[in-house]
Amino acid sequence: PTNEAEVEVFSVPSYACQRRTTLENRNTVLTDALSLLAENAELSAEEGRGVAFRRAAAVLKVLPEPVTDMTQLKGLPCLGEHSLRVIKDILENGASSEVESTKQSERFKALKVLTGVFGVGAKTADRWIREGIHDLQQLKDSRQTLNRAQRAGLEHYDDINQPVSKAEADAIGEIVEEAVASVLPGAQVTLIGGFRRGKLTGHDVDFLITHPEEGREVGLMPKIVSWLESQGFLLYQKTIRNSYLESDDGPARPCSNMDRFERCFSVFKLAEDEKRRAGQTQSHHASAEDGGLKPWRAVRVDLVVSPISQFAFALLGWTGSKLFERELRRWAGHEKTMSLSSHALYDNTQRTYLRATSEEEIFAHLGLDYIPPSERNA
Ligand code: TTP
Ligand code: MN
Ligand code: MN
Ligand code: MN
Repeated sequence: PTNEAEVEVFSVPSYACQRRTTLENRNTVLTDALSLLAENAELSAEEGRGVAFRRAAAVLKVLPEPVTDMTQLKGLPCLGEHSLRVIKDILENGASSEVESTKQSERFKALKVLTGVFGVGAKTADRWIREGIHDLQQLKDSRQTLNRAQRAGLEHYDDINQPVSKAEADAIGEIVEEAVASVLPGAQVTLIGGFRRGKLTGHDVDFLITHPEEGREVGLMPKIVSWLESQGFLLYQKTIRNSYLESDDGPARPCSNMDRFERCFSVFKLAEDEKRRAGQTQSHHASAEDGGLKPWRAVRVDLVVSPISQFAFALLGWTGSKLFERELRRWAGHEKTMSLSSHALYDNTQRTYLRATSEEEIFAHLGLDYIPPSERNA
């Protein structure tokens, strides 16, 4: 609310977990630009710069109006010199020269294509680029040894890099429900990740599985995976067992930030008729292969199993967004002297674990207003 003589000045709290970030974004031109620079930094092992760009983009996501003038940004948190320069460039020239040259750069394009292969991270992509591999054909022609994940990633590259729709996520959800009900009646399946935040598409589908009776969830993941495999639903899976138990390389270390749940990274084979069974219309992208129509697509799916005693922490920790999670932990540590993980919340002053059976309780322990999943899209 302003008069003609002055521009609107916005006020925004500094931690993303203090803000309500819906999917409605009035500044997509600016946030896309900053997100691209964040991605480039992350792919270049410059995590600090990546976080700085992500934080700046997240501030712009909550502004109620499109930014038209630099003076509107006065007093806003998390906008560093570099981000402000990018924003100014776009407001004045319609584009940022740094963003445009990054987009065009051979290195960025190669990093994007190579890390688009499931199982390939920034480090591997960087090594390949230094060996002269810049695209998938060069990767196939090289005699690089690929691990099982990377072979699956290459084989299903197009499918995996095509966004997953909510309809497809729901169809996968029905299959996971059936698997879980078959191997442990009473166990519960919850959609997490981006789809829980109300996103209409995702790069994968994430599920959290638990049982209301503590302990009943032990050993559950291998049973779910066996069932899915026996039904022909899995193109690839790698299960990581929970690491409270002793592992081959000795006792589990108290590694605070790492997740220690049993998880499964997988690639599902989703048939078109599974989607129809889930109440959906025909897919728009059945692709031609071997002269015929391929009646299925590959979809990345993540499964996590948590004991009921940690369920609220797991739910909060796996709903995202990634920046929202990072900001929650930063808030806990810096403002409350607490340590938050997807397993527990520890009060370092009282030297005690703070119990919670709902996300609402965790926000309350942290002295934060409750932010529902649909408003965690930072
Ligand atoms: P993602 O599935 O990577 O991201 P997303 O669901 O928010 O977005 P997209 O639509 O692109 O799939 O991760 C989901 C959440 O899980 C995210 O908040 C971070 C959390 N997570 C962990 O806690 N540990 C992990 O090892 C991974 C991979 C994710
Ligand atoms: Mn990758
Ligand atoms: Mn996801
Ligand atoms: Mn995921």
